[in-house]
Amino acid sequence: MKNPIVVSVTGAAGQIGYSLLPRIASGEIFGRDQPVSLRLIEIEPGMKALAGVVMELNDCAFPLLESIEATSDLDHGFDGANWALLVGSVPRKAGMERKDLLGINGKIFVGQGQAIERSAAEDIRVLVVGNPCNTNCLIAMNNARGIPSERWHAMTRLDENRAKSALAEKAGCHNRDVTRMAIWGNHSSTLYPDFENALINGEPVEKSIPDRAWLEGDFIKNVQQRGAAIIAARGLSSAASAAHAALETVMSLRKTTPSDDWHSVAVASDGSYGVEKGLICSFPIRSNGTTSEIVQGVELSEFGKAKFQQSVNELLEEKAMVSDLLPK
Ligand code: NAX
Repeated sequence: MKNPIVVSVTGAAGQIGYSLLPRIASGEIFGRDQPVSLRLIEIEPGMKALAGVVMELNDCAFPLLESIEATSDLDHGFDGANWALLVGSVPRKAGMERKDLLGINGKIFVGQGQAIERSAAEDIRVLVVGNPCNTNCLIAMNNARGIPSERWHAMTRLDENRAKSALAEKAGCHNRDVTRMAIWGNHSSTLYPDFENALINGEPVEKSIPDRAWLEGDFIKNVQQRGAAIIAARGLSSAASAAHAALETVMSLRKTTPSDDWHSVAVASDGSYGVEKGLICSFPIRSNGTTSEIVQGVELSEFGKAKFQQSVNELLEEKAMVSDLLPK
């Protein structure tokens, strides 16, 4: 038997946690021969519900689940972690401005970044899901400068999957026929789903969908606002699809990306495509299993560049709003 991989999950008693944890414990993410130790982190008011989640995980009798720790202590929760999935955050409430939300969640990610740096394993890799995920990730990374910046990620895979599904539906093809679907920018209503570089059955999207007005209009708008549509229909935000996207993000980062494809993740910019160095921005990414890189040389049209810039500008604004949480 291999040594267990240690996976810490914050917000573990929440909706996404409930969908995600059984899939981690079953071996779906880290491999069917890889034991897993879970470290589940909640705030005090969530600990009772978390106890119920732990009971259910135990009741699944997963052969690969080595141990479960449930805690509200960050150093205990991130102790020895090889992967940290930062899902927990405070939702936006009525009357709350974006700046207020950034401030409240930002403080949480200061403490989590510091605890990860103190307590996690040397090879720690982090995926931030809790919103606003790009800027939360920026804050955590800047409060853990001992950890290389390429280990920090924020999730835009759900947006990629939403875009793929929308294109496949319109083209009358299967989701698997859509490749190279990159999300550029922020995980927010400014994100840019790049239909100009995506392919359907290896050909430009416009060959299957010769409807530029739809691609520039409803397609982009629907991907940007899909989260709100789900809240309107379900009365709750996306959870199963978000958990699935988190699972796929980690799996994609842990394997070699096929040479004719890429996947979307927000990573610390290295200055590519003119994006300020260190900003956590979504790009097309290729991985080799341990490290990943921003795909170079993807051509954006004037239309695509303008959309991407709008989203980058929003990221810069968010960064300015939390500047007091970023150590100089
Ligand atoms: P829930 O409200 O169901 O669960 C959140 C959990 O986090 C709660 O149990 C809460 O007690 C816990 N929590 C709050 N502050 C915490 C802290 N400081 N430490 C540990 N736990 C803490 O939300 P859920 O539906 O699970 O969504 C979680 C986050 O994912 C939200 O911020 C949501 O906006 C974000 N999402 C991000 C997506 C993405 O694509 N990046 C898509 C789905 C989702 O909207």
